[in-house]
Amino acid sequence: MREKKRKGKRMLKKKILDEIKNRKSFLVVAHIHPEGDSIGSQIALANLLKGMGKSVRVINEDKVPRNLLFLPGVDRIERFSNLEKKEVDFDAAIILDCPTLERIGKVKQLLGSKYIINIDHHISNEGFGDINWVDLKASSAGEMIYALFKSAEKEIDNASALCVYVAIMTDTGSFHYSNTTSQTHKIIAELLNFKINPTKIYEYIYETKSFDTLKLLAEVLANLQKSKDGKYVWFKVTDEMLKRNRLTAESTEDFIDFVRMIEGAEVVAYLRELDSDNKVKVSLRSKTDVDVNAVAKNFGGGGHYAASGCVIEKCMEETEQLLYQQIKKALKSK
Ligand SMILES: [Mn+2]
Repeated sequence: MREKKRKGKRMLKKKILDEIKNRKSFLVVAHIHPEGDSIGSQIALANLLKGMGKSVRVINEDKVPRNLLFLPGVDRIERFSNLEKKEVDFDAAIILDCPTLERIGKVKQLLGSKYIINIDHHISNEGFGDINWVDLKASSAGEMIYALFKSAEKEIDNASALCVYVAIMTDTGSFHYSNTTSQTHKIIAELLNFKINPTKIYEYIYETKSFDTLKLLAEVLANLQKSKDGKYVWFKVTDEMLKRNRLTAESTEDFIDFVRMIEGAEVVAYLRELDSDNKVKVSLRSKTDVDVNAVAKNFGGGGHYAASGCVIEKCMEETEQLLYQQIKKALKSK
């Protein structure tokens, strides 16, 4: 059975490489609110495609977060809003790290009826591509791009190695989330033979917080909320809090990792008010066998078993209540 599965994966990778070889030009897209995995795997894939003699455009709706600007090749990522013409010529689009096509945001307008290659590791992936390579065992899209380099028998270069390293590192929470496997570490061991400085990278990505960000974190931590049994812990960030501290939501994205540290907490949620009224972005993390992908699905979202998200079109208070009910239910039924 296992051998069969492995063979299946190999075949799929080969098929994807064939589809790539048969075409000349590519659009590489990843999700809105990009992070280490999406940006890292986009650049590494673009390098692989270049190395195969293909022409590549890399386009996202949102800009690259500040803490990833050190990545070599990051300047080749174009922003949709900066395109002169909202028309791009390409033979196939490769969509990375996206469970649904909606996740690429406005870039979807460029797709038309072009061939779509879907490469992802989310359990909630809808198989929207003409060819779908969805590997739930992969820690990250970066890990899959690394496998693609191997299948293509292309030597990985220093820049791509660094990008894959960052993709895997950020999606595994620096190698401690439950998606970290022996395969992850094997790949990392190989990558460390390249010009990679883990100390520096960690510093770039995690240790560049502003004074104002830390002040806001202090405020968030001072106002944490929990269920009676302490198994569910959540926190909120409102527009007013961001404005008062002269911050954007980007700088709050890893606040949830601090809250995850709480002993006895099984599910952790981050509720962020979106600019428009009556809309809340919810990020969920599970530390036990509570399936937060299922919780997010109730609200039209999704992601992974232990990390997911959704947008709830209600005011903050109502969102809090709805979420509380669903999480209570999930905690009870596990
Ligand atoms: Mn990912």
